[in-house]
Amino acid sequence: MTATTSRPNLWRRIPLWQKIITGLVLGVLAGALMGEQASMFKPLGDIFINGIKMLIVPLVFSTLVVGITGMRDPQKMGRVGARTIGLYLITTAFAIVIGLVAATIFQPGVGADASMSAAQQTNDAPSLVDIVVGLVPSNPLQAMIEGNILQIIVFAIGLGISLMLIGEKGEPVVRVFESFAEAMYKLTAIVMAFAPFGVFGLMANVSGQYGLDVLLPLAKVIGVVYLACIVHVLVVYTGLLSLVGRLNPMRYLQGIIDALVVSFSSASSSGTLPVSIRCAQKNLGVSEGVSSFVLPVGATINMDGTAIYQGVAALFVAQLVGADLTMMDYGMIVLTGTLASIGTAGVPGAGLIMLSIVLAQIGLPLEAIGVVAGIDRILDMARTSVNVAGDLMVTTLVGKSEKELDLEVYNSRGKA
Ligand code: DAS
Repeated sequence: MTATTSRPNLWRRIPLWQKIITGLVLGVLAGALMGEQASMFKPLGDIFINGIKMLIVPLVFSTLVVGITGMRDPQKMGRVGARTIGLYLITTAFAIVIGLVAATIFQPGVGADASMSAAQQTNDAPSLVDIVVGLVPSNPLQAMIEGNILQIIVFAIGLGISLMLIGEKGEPVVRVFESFAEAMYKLTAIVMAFAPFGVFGLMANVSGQYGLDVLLPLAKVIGVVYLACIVHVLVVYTGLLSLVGRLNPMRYLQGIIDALVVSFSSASSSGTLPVSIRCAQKNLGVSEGVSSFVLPVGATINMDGTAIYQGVAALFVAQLVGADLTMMDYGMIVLTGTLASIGTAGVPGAGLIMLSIVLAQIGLPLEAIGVVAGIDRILDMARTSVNVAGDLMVTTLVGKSEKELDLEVYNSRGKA
């Protein structure tokens, strides 16, 4: 009897990213052809997003504990933390300036045909003290139930460092977390196998909702946000990877495709986090220790796409109402836009809510938020993709600087 080699069938031979892109394109076409009826596919997207969200807390917590104990050096933890926060702040500052420059050049609010709706409630920017105090969970289990990522990170770091310090006595717990984390990676791969169908459902539903009648009047502001996002990724991210990391930026762009498509179709950084962790480790070769810390922190506080959006939207409103902004106003937009992006949750539509902080700070009418609310999902898809791309870029740079980037994996053409 001849041995039959079990060749994977055609479906399994196609790289996941190509299947996901196909799902995205077919979803957009289905929505364009079926209009509102395409919402029948929405459950496919909801199942996929719920599957990804199911992973966030157990994956982040277990991989972070394993990552911290694996570092075996508290000083290294401090260095990784400092580099991470520093790079996140630098890229966010670049982002909001790019947003302001793009909106100044292209003037999307001049002559825009837009009616204002009722004012939105203003949000108070959380004070720095509130943010720091809120980092420490009074009840770690409550933090996990609420999905409070920053508090989960703080508890996981504390537990990881404690396990490191008690040495051998901590080994049994570390072993448990290691096998649990491995199981979470496998479950992520299983959920990702459904991604092409989930992305199809998400995009069919969105594409069916937004007809040209909604998009055309605000096409200019959509164009400026997308252009600024693309410029930020292709100039700032690839520039930093090349100049600072001495890395081939094309490999980074190839390695993050899965996370880009999931973040674009879901408009949720937190919802994309398990996919980001998988891309960082399997496509970019970043270690578990670095990726399990830098990515959850980034999904919570690093929102470069949102910062771009705050800059463009603030100038769009100023141009819409004919307000002349002073240099002080521009400065306030940079400051409040950066704080607003740090405070933005990694969920759909969060950036729109935070826009009220920026508009209130420079005395622009909050009613104007109603103008962009109608196309917010289209803008959110772009800004969330940049948020995730920024997290993965910083993770790659920090991994390279800590010699925790497997260059063989990073430079390979293979895809996970
Ligand atoms: N949707 C948010 C995110 O998940 C970004 C935003 O709303 O600005 O990152």
